[in-house]
Amino acid sequence: MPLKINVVTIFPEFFTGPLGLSIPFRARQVGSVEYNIVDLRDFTHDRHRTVDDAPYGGGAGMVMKPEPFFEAVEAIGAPPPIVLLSPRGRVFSQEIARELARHEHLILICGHYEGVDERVRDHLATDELSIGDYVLTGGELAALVVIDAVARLLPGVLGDAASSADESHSHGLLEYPQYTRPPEFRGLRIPDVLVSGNHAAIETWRRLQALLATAQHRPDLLTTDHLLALRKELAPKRRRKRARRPEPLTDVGAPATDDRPSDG
Ligand code: JCQ
Repeated sequence: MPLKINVVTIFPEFFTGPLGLSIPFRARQVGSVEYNIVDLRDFTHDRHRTVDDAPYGGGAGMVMKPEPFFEAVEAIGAPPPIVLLSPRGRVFSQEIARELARHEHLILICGHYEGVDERVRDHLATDELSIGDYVLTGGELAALVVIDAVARLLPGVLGDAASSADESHSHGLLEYPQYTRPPEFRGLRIPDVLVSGNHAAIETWRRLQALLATAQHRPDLLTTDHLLALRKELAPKRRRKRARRPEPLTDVGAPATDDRPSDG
């Protein structure tokens, strides 16, 4: 069963380019996902297809009206999660992408202007997600980021090689450095180990490089498990110490007087 991704937006054309290319397009081609882009203005009832209005209490800017959002989501008729993209949401992550990819339906709501009527957030959306701490013109780019991250996780979308590379070995670390031909470019040579043919040595080098790159660029991503692995990787192989019988206790007499050499 394909994941059905519904998007509510005032700019349906925003999605045609990105969803018609690359992985999001391939996901649709292989039947892993369906996209339903819904024009919010189709759920207005006035001649001008009005989606915004002045804020109660006054002030600059406009606020998006609640009724078109409620009617659009009710017309879609899909169960939660109903996700509002906004700077106020939980920060989107790979873990959240994996969670969203497990559903059969998604509804993504894109806001604009100064924001949406609070009742959309409180009584229509079941989730609120941010893609980072900056302000976008509208939720469309954020929705596309979420769609891209989710679509590539769906079964059958990436090749076997790419999907297992994604999960198993990298495990929350940054990627190790990669190279392709030529082996020397403008005097820049690739690391010797990669042409050594020693696959165990290559694996060890890659694990170490991934740990080092993460420690250097994103130390916040390192867990104690990663650091234990790093220590093992860096420490010279030590022999396990054989358990030794304790020294017999001799002379447990009076405490020694201070006969250490003084430094004065
Ligand atoms: C998403 N990081 C930033 C802008 C108001 C729903 O209300 C609003 C939505 C937006 C669009 O989303 C973002 C965003 N993640 O700006 C203002």
